[in-house]
This record gives sequence, structure tokens and C-alpha cells, in this order.
Amino acid sequence: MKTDTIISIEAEPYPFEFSPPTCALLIIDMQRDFLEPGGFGEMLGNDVSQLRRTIEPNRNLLAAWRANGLAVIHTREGHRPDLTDLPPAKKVRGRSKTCIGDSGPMGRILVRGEAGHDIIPELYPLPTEPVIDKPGKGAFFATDLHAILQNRGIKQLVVTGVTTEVCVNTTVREANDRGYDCLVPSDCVGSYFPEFQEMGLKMIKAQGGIFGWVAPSQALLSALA
Ligand code: C5J
Repeated sequence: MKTDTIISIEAEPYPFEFSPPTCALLIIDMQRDFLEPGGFGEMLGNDVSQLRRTIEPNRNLLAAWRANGLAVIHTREGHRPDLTDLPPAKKVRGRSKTCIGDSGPMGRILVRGEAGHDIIPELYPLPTEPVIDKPGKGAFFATDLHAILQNRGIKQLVVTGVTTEVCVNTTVREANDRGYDCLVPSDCVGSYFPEFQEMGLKMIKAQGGIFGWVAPSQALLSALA
């Protein structure tokens, strides 16, 4: 694709104009512990089907990005095995009997290298696709994501993944403050809570797109076809 190609797609609050060669697909935390039955998310009483409906649309978008040779970056939320990067406040928050670092259904919870921490097989990264291991909710905090994007000349992001109101929203806000345009495909992000899904998307596109744009993934797929 030519570097000066500009594509306009229908989006809210107004059309999103993007240049595919400088627009990365950033897939947030599609990890087994959040999405798979029997994982940490379900152990906490969450309905994982609310997140699993995003797998197929993400698969289609990822295939389109790969087919066009565009930049793809994945993230995983998790910590060092010695937990030295886990703030004590994060560890105890929620007062759950089982918390981050403890043994869970798929290994130690949100610890790097454990089965539950890894990305679901349906969206598994290719060796050429950077994986950002992040200790926080935002993908820019304490990571080299900004440097990687700048080195590749990336100016715009399509942000997908889970969960809409937590790691997706935090990352979009961090990206916005760093000067990136962000589009969030509504069917490629998910929350365990339908009301947060709705409000999480509304907050992004409110006030003339205060944090970015929202559109169904089909708009991107049609544009890239
Ligand atoms: C993410 C979380 N990935 N909800 N984490 O959103 O704790």
C-alpha cells in the first residue's frame, strides 16, 4: 500500500481518515485468564461470553491487517514472577481471596510465562509482531510502546481488545495525550458488564471525539478489502 494512501471510513462522531501504512492495530490483553472459561476472570464471577464475542471480529481485523502488511502490536497485562513490578495497592485491591501472583486455574495469576497470562490461540501473535508486557492498565505506562510506535512512524491506532472500560479506555486516553488518533471498533472490544461497554464507547466519542472515534469493524474491513 502506498504511504500517502488516505482512507475515510464512517465513524462516530465523524468520519475517521486514516493512512494504513502509519496506522497500527493495537490488540489489548486478549489473554486466556480474561477470556477463557475456567480462567481468572470467570473465577471472579464474570461472564466470559461478554468478552468472547470479540474473538471473531478481532480475528477478521487481524487477518486484514496482516494481509495488507500493516503494523500489528499485542499487549498482555501481567507481572514479573518475583512481583517486583506489582504495586502493593494493586495486589490487595478487591480483597479477593485469590489475587495477582497467587496460584490460579491456569497458573499464577497475571504472571508472565504462565499459561493464563498468554494470548488466546485464536489471536496468537506472529514472531514479527511485538508483544508489549505491561504492568498497568494503560499500554504506555512502564513500557516501550511509544518508542516502538515512533520508530515505525506510526501516527494512528486502531485499538481493540479487553476490557473496554479498563485497559482499552486507559490506553486510548494515554495514546490521545501522546498525539495518536485512535479508532475503537465497537465489536472488537468487550466488557464483562454491558453498561460499561456502552458507556466506555460513549466516553471515547463524546464531545466531538474527545479521545477518538468509534465504528463497527466492518467499516475498516470494507476499506481494506
Ligand atoms: C484489562 C482488567 N485488561 N480489567 N484488565 O482490562 O483488569
